[in-house]
Amino acid sequence: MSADTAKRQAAEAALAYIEPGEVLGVGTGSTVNHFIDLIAEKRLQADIPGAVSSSEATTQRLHKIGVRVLDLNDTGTLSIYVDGADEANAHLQLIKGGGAALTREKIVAAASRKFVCIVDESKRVGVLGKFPLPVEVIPMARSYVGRQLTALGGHPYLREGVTTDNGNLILDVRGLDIVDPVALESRINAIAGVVTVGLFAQRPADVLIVGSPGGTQIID
Ligand code: ABF
Repeated sequence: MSADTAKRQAAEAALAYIEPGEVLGVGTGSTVNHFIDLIAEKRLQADIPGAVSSSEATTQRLHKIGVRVLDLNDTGTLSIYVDGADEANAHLQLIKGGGAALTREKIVAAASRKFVCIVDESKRVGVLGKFPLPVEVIPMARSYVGRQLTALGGHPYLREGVTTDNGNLILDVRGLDIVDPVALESRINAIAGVVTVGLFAQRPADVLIVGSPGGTQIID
């Protein structure tokens, strides 16, 4: 089974978490794109009065299938948030941000009662950190934040040619062995100039749906 088929399998299982009549939080990335496309394929739009999007890319995709995109300031707390991840450990702590949408993803995840994370099995790891940790930074602070991340033992690289939906830059940090994700998330959050770090550990996923050749696994 290809990774893409496994992603679609996980996305299909996430449809069951949609609560008819409730506003939905929607993440970003290719796995989430399968989720959005499946909402259209299964004609579930009528169950979804609106969605809060985590990126311009997702907003466009939702508009294409006829789902209204709403402002989080108007919706209040959401029932569920569906999103992908770059890595997930056994505690459902995640690395996210490969799609450069980590800031809005983290906001919508925080504002949702249940975060359903959809991945293919290649995203599951014992220890987070093999995937370079994305850090969204204010442009003027790029070098300063880079130095602070180096002092933490990481090797930060500017993600060339990428400006986030919020007008910021991304540093991808290699070489971190993230044995205490909650502590590292707090430590990086405290660096002046950091907007968001792609560690979802203080607020991990509530449910992890893993697509694989052996079938779909649901961990919660
Ligand atoms: C997004 O999902 C990002 O946070 C993460 O990088 C991405 C995973 O990408 P994909 O679903 O395309 O594997 O939420």
